[in-house]
Amino acid sequence: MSASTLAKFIVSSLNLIAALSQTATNGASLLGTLQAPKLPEFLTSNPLPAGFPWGTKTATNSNPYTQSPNTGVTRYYNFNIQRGQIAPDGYQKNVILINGQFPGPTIEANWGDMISVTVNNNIAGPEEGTSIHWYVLLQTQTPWYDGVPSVHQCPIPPGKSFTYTFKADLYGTSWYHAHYSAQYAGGLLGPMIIHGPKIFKYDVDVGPVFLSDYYHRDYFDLVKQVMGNESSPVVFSDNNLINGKMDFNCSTVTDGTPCTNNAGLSKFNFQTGKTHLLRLINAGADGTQQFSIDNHVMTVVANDFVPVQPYTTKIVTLGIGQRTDVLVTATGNDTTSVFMRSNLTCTPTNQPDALAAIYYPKANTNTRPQSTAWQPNSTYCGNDPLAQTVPIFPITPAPNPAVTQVFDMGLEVNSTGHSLWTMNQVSFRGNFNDPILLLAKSGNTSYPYDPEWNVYNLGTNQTIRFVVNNKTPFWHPMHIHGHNMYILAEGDGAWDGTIVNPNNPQRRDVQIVRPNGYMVVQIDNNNPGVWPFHCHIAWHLAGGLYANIMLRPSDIRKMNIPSTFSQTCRDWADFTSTTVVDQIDAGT
Ligand SMILES: *[C@@H]1O[C@H](CO)[C@@H](O)[C@H](O)[C@H]1NC(C)=O
Ligand SMILES: *[C@@H]1O[C@H](CO)[C@@H](O)[C@H](O)[C@H]1NC(C)=O
Ligand SMILES: *[C@@H]1O[C@H](CO)[C@@H](O)[C@H](O)[C@H]1NC(C)=O
Ligand SMILES: *[C@@H]1O[C@H](CO)[C@@H](O)[C@H](O)[C@H]1NC(C)=O
Ligand SMILES: *[C@@H]1O[C@H](CO)[C@@H](O)[C@H](O)[C@H]1NC(C)=O
Ligand SMILES: *[C@@H]1O[C@H](CO)[C@@H](O)[C@H](O)[C@H]1NC(C)=O
Ligand SMILES: *[C@@H]1O[C@H](CO)[C@@H](O)[C@H](O)[C@H]1NC(C)=O
Ligand SMILES: *[C@@H]1O[C@H](CO)[C@@H](O)[C@H](O)[C@H]1NC(C)=O
Ligand SMILES: [Cu+2]
Repeated sequence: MSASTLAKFIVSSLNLIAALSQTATNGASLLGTLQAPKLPEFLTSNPLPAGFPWGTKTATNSNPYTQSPNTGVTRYYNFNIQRGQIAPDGYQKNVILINGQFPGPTIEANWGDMISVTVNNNIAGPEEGTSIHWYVLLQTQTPWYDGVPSVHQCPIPPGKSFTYTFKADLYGTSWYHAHYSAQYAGGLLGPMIIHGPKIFKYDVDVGPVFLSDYYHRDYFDLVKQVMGNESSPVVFSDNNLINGKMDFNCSTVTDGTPCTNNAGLSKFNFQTGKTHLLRLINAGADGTQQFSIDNHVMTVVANDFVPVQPYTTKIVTLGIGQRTDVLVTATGNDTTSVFMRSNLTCTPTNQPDALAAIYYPKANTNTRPQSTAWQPNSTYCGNDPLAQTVPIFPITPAPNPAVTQVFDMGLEVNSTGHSLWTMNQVSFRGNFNDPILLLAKSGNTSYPYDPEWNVYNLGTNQTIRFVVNNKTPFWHPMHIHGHNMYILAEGDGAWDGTIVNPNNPQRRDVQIVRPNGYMVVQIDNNNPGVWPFHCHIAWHLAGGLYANIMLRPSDIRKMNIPSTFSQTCRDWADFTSTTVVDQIDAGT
């Protein structure tokens, strides 16, 4: 079905009220309903020095990377991870849920709090390991809690629990997701919001707007296709969701799977004349999203965890993992209702268009909006120009880095017809039983028999530049853990040495690299650990488009890694001594 037929189908539908209950579509989650709580400016359950949990620190008087506050408060969460069956878009599907919710619970904390999440792996029938990545807090002094199996920890075995404790050291909009194989495409993900200094005035925090491409097939089945040599390795998404909801045309289902038309769209309220903060998050597996609101203009105020000088736009582009905070003034009247849209672009999909409804106070919330979309002026699917995105807190990166590391991204088909994604000719494959950070802690920083671990030990070099050359005809959202990268340049072809905004370049933790293009980024070496640097497209990551950046191993040796890590590795070894883990992909 074409996008425009789908739109007509939805608008002309007689079934104005969602055909399925919230429980049937999203389990115990309230996201996407008018009952979803609006977010507070900050959590008030702790002392408020100078009126704020973070005292007198502001976005402009404190370096976000070195001067985060310590509130002395810990926010506790308990995650029970289990298989379940839901129908987010009407198509009934086996998924993995956190506390019965899809999307998973929203984690909230104040800047400077500690967050402690106990993850209980109750995945059974069949059993699977898991681990969760907290996207992307710096994990300074706690690099082991970054959550990547075979790098930071052994997977949490079925039937076991593991507690992550880390600092909310940056503030803004983010998410968390399973980092075990492509498990997050099976449902293991949720929003994470860190409240911090308010930089721009707004009246209502609408909360997370979670955008995700969606697959009806089981995630492991998709990984098998991607990693196999039997058919094309390209998988197509079936739908596109906003806060876990969208409709689907069930006539296209031919295999007898239960499916209901008009499952229901996500709904939001706008207050006439007020300014609303929307926290856009691309939490998909593959697709770049172009987000817009009919008849409304948006003001971008942050990209990833980095507040930026505001600029207005009608369309925001987000690669996988990217977040953008936008302010939207409700310029309609009391009865206005409009569509929020997110379109998959430059991405293999059978249904690219996600819709949600925004209702003003006196609009009938049981009818669909009738508004029409902004027409895009260009088909470009990269991020906004670097010249346009200027951080509020300026930092000038060192002009002459101590070391420049070149990465060539490649795609090759080996002699048995398997497609492999590579960073400098190496297709990453981790070993669940032997995490690299734990080896580094014991003083072992070289892995001559394991070149596929793709470790770059950059020692104590103060500043490190990466020149990334994309030798493939595909878009890739490149992501680093433990850092915000200075994005010095990006473009087509090869880098000519020019740096955009050299005194205060854009910083973020994901940047889209163009097909056959380049990206030049830089990091400061102030966070000892082993940090994944990878494409965030789940299918490319599965195929090995990944490198490990090892920083300051002599400092790693001095750190005290909690004993729960060796216990989890012993438990994982026990589990794998009786169960063969079918690791067909990179593993992370
Ligand atoms: C739904 O899909 C069927 C099968 O592809 C198609 O014939 C039909 O036109 C679609 N319905 C609408 C309203 O687009
Ligand atoms: C309110 O705005 C809608 C468009 O959103 C318009 O169709 C309608 O006529 C307006 N109503 C009034 C009373 O101005
Ligand atoms: C999104 O898709 C709709 C329906 O196909 C289209 O009208 C709209 O222009 C698209 N918006 C963007 C930003 O691409
Ligand atoms: C397209 O360009 C025109 C002219 O510059 C501008 O007014 C309009 O807002 C643009 N549309 C979008 C969707 O950005
Ligand atoms: C697929 O790979 C297997 C080995 O993994 C090989 O035996 C088989 O011949 C390959 N099939 C094709 C069509 O290349
Ligand atoms: C090709 O890659 C696949 C997936 O990594 C691997 O299983 C297979 O053994 C490789 N084939 C050869 C000939 O090395
Ligand atoms: C370091 O660890 C790797 C991977 O386990 C192993 O192959 C290598 O022998 C170890 N080196 C030393 C010196 O122990
Ligand atoms: C800097 O990095 C290079 C690898 O690019 C490494 O060989 C060298 O030892 C590092 N220097 C220091 C001082 O750690
Ligand atoms: Cu990629």
